[in-house]
Amino acid sequence: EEIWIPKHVSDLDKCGHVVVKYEPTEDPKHPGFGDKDYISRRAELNAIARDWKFGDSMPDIQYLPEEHETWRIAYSKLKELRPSHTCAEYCKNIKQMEDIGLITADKIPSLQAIDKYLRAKTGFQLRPCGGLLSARDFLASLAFRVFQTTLYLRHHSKPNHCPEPDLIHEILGHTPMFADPVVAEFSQEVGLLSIGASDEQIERLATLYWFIIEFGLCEENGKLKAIGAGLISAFGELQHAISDTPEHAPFDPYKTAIQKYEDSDYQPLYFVAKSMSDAMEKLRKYALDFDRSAINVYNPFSQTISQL
Ligand code: H2B
Ligand code: FE
Repeated sequence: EEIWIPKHVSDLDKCGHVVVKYEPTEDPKHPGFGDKDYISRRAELNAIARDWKFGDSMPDIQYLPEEHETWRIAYSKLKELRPSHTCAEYCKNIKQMEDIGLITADKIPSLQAIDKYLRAKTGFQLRPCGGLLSARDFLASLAFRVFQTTLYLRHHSKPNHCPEPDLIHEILGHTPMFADPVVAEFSQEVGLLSIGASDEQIERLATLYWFIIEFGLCEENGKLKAIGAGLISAFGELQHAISDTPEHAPFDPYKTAIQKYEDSDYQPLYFVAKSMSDAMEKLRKYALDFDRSAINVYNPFSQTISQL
């Protein structure tokens, strides 16, 4: 049967399907499990995401003092590891965001300001979402250079860890990387391949995305560094990933796309790209072999996708 596809960026209003997986209401291992105040705050913020429509500006949320505090703790800890553990693109882009006062330790950054910054840098824009999205919906938004961001924060008892995407992961892990032109291009190209793809193809693209944009490493002057947002925003796994404990294999889309991954614990295996540009080149070769009934082309002026 026909697979529905978003054609205009406003169609992403229909691409917000949440996968209920590691939520505090369902998962006893979630640090917020059983905390009524935390669960209701999360629901309140997710309701803002649910009601948001294309054309609205990013919500201006009054975060609570304890939420700013959780941000401060996570931010400060991660900053210590930054020079030794994260890639040059990340260091450069987050520093630029800090230099202009967009990202500071004392408070959660303004989502409106981050959105404006990304639009000017790479054309990426933000829209709010209510949790872990289906891979199809999440990847579709990347085709339009839209990043769907959660609004809630991790539980204050575990500032350095969260089993689901949260605002600290999105802002500290992803947004500096989406400010990089090659990361932006890579993400959009994976997104474009996902439009109209079969479930099995979506699974492969989600796996590729996972192993580069979430948990990817690269090699810089003989040392392993993180490119992936899931690592950059997680104090424990960031140290684990570049240590000798896990396995490391060279990034190769043909192998990476079919590798099983771990989503409830540290990865036993990470893929290492020579650089983001090298990963991009390899992705483009892989895309030529990707079985498609149409080629999806994005028009940035009308923000539409057409199929050739
Ligand atoms: N949803 C949200 N909200 N944030 C993500 O980073 C995310 C997602 N990543 N859904 C997706 C899944 C990714 O792991 C791949 C595409 O499945
Ligand atoms: Fe993520």
